[in-house]
Amino acid sequence: MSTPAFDALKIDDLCPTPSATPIREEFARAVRSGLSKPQRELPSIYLYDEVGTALFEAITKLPEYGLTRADERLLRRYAHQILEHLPPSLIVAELGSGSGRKTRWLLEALTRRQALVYFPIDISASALTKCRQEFADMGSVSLVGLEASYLEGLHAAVSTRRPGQTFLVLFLGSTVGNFERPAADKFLREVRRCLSPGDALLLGCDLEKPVESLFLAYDDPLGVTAAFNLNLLARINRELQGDFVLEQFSHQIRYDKRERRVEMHIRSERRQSVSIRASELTCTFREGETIWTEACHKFCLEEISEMAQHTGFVCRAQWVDHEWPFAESLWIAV
Ligand code: AVJ
Repeated sequence: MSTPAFDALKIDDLCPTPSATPIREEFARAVRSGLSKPQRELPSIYLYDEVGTALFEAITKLPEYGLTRADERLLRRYAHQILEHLPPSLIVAELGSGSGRKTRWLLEALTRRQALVYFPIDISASALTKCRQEFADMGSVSLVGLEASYLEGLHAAVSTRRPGQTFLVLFLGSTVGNFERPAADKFLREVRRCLSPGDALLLGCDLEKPVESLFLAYDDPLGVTAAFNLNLLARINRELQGDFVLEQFSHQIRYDKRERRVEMHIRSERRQSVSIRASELTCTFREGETIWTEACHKFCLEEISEMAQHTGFVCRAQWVDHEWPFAESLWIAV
């Protein structure tokens, strides 16, 4: 099967609703409100511009960061087992496609059963471009890139549903760990509202592990994660006319035992003022004050199946990597 739909669609091509605010204005506003909070924070989605995406790709290759390799190992080993739980005529939609490397194992197994429509959904156009390159050689995959937020994109994808089709939504790489737990429940409930009974969600979650290995994974000796984190300030300088002096900030990792999450912060090494023109903001940092840039929650197996029940799914099966504790969970919408 082939369709002329190989180019990324802007979301408005599929759902002609009033279009979202331009991304830069939204970024400027998010920076303004995040940096005005008592614990300053910046939304982690903004870590992934072109530079950030390349640095994250490098992180996934570091020996200390086992998460992505574990995710990929599971998909490679168990793709067929996973698909055995699902009916024929699957349409695949992926939330946050990244480069598409891990997904390849699943799609290859699937195209042995059927020609396939695959909707990668990502707010990053460059991620979609990479993804399209990754699958260019797979003739039986019709790729329709959706440059949109997860829920907007998913709405658009399911709006193409024809009778008898089942959707499989992929949410891999423990991206769900970026949400605080109540927000994750809320988000997953919204995913469920896009779906019909019998549709499936394959959820990749990083599991709890010794804190020492987490510190190494998120504060690697080569400094790639530090660069990934500080790039957010560089991005604000580039896109919002900020004047952060990067040398005066540093990467900091914390582990919150109660919340069971790694927190990534940027620490001001001295008292200093920064202005960000496009956000119409000047702020003064105390020495040692931090900007919280990302939360990476860690899970246990039981809570993942409980989460399914809270959000309108049932957890049908789980596959676990023991080298780097990580789980793929297959949820079915009830
Ligand atoms: C892409 C959100 C899964 O939580 O480990 C890696 C991001 N941040 N190193 C993670 C990340 C710092 C990553 N996720």
